[in-house]
Amino acid sequence: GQVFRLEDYRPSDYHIPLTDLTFRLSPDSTRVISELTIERRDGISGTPPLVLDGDGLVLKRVELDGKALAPSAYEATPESLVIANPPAGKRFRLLIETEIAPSQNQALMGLYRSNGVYCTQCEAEGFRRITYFLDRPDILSVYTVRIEAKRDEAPLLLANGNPGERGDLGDGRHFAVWHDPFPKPSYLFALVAGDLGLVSDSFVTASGREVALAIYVEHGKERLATYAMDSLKRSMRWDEEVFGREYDLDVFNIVAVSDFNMGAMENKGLNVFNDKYVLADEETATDADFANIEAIIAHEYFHNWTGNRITCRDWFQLCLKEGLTVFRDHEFSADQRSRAVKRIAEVRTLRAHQFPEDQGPLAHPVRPRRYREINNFYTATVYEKGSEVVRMIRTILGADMFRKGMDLYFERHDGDAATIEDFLQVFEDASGRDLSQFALWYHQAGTPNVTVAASHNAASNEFTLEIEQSVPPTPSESRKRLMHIPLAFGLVGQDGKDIAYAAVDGASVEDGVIHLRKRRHVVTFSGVAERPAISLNRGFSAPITLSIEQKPEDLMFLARHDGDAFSRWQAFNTLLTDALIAATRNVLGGKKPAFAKELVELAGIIAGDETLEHAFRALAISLPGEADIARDIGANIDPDAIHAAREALVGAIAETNQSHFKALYEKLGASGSFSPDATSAGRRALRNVLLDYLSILPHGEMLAADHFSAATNMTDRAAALMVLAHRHPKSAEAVNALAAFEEKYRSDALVMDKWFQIQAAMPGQDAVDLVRRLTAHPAFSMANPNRVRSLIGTFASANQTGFHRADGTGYKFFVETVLAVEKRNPQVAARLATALRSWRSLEPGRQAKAREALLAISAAENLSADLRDIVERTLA
Ligand code: DPP
Ligand code: ZN
Repeated sequence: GQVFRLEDYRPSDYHIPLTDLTFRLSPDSTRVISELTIERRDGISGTPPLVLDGDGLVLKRVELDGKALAPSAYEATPESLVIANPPAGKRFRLLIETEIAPSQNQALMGLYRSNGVYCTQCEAEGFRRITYFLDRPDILSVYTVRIEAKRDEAPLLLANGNPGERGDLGDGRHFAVWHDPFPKPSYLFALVAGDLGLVSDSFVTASGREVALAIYVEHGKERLATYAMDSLKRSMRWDEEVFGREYDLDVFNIVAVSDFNMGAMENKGLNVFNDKYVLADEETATDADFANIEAIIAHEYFHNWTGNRITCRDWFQLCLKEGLTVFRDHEFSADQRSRAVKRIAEVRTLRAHQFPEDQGPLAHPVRPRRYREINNFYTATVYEKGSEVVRMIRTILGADMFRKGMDLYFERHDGDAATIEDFLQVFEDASGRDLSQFALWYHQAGTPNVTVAASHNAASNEFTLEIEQSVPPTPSESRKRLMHIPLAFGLVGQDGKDIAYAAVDGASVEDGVIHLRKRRHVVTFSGVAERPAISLNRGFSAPITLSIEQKPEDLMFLARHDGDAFSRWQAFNTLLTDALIAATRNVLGGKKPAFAKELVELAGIIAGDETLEHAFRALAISLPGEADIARDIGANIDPDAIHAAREALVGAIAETNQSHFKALYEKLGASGSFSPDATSAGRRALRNVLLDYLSILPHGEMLAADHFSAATNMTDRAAALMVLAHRHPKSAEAVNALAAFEEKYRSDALVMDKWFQIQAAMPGQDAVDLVRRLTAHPAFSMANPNRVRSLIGTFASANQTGFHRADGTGYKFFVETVLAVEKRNPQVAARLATALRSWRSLEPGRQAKAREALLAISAAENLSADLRDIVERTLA
């Protein structure tokens, strides 16, 4: 396939200042009449050909300035419409009529139908599946959209912007007109038409404008959108208060649909959501679902300024809107919930998804320089690492200067299609700092490694850190440059408080941050009388891997006393990880894993520490997952050994702390009425982690079965079901609970996704047959992305022992399934296929089988560009 390169960017010869669209909707043949006002760009000499993008289009009519165009004057294929000699005048009008079939659209890009509702998804390049256009984000146009449809089929007609005229067309048809005054790129176009239920509300902006808010959902599900609406209003207020950003249209509409490739989409004034991120109540959604809804509603709303008012010049700049908007939604959630807990959860996610990407064959810079298929770059690197990079800018500049830079960004670039260089420039201009070395975080792939050795000289009262950075090679970047790494730190004294030092030599240290810029720094703190414990990379100030020679006693001490909550969590997590890696080695060597008494007891102490939030305690005593352990081991992975080692540590902690955990579990038990707030969720989280431990003890399945039947909300019910299915899969309790759950929720697709997920993640040999059987379950559908991700995606990316079964049957099933999904939906198939990205770190037997699987996919006929791109990069 074609490779697109950043350095090849050039502006288009033509602009499209105005776009007037008419849709005559019908499931099998929708007519799209597009009337474009086109302008030659200033400074272009002559009349270069006009080349419009298409994708699978059928042209019905084309007119130039009101006259039919002679067939010799244009060339139309499904992929493009070329007008060789556009008029000599600066401005002209082009009318294009195309025919499309929404009911046949299974790729869910462009205009399609979900449960009978017409809806669109245009990011990144879906608009060209609707009409011929300059389908690139630097073409900003003012859209007026007229929708015509059967009134009974689609009483609701929505598009971007503000509502205009509407009326009857006779013959059972009606129309509505929408006008969006803000110029926007085509990827933000949206249309929805159907019969949906409405939840309405309103919001008064800081300057006193009233905005009508609406969330549209399937009839009968209105009640389930209450939390989403509440989240929306809180997001709108927060963006005013924290970033000074007000909403700008008269209406803000959200539509929930059940067939959606991504999480949600920030179309101007008309966000379209995967219904999984809108619908929730205590009966059907877990606390994690509530938190996701809050975050994603906020994320899409925040895009109104970071993405829509200021968009991307080209798709290489995707992180300009995504990294920044993720940072904004992280900050929002931190303010709404617990900042410390939120940060720990973010880092866990980053390590689970972005680190393996950055450390494997799919590694790419936050701002990539080349791509073959842009759909494959909606990645953890662009989103999550992109957010970390923005966070580091704030760390380096300080909160006030960061806000000044953001203000300048909005002031200078409102209405622009901007670049990462523009973004960095505002912070340099606002602060007078030089960010040129820092900019490597955008340009260079790979997770930097920082190694640290600490020593204390009691005679001279000096504490010295020898710090070295290195960035490992990544595909097509063998040589790396040195990064600017901001390391927040503290020197923790024996009383648990940070100790002061008189002076520093060897690196710039400002406000508790060491700025690494060279390969090696020897940083000496003078006036340090006692040997401190070093707390480094506090708050995870830089997305790096850190190795410090640190005594277990120091880590134990930090786990109890570090003033930085993240580092406190990290210290214990490091101890657990080290213990699990050693235990895995023992299992592989045929020995019984053994664990330090102090470590096992510390889990009990943290669990019961009433000075800590419940949610923090829950996170602290949750062991690293099997994939986390595999990532940290790095090579020659045997998932069965990791599983055995991890279960052994669960058992050791449970046995040692048995009575304490049981008492705590019971104490936490009495729950009043449900509230989704962070404090209540934290209490449930701790209780459910305790259940996980207690369930490994004798009669654990009975405790879990009681937990399951006593549950009054989905968080507790799903937690118990998971414990039963994963730890006691053969027990009658597990079989009964799975059956009861299925019976109760068989007609609720989103809840059945949890049932699929839990079974898909069931450890061990039997999972592959179970998952295969479940593909025939009436609630499963290969056409629905949420179902596919729940069953197949969970199996492939969250079931280490099942998927990586030594005989390769997990991979064989995976190949068949990925290819079956691909026939309909290449984008979802390509995403699934990334589950094999770490295949080279497996032990040789599995590695060979994984490679065969990748080769089998790549040998399939008519492979989509999406899947070919992933498989070829993974194998390279
Ligand atoms: N732009 C969308 C988002 O909000 C793509 N899913 O991330
Ligand atoms: Zn986004």
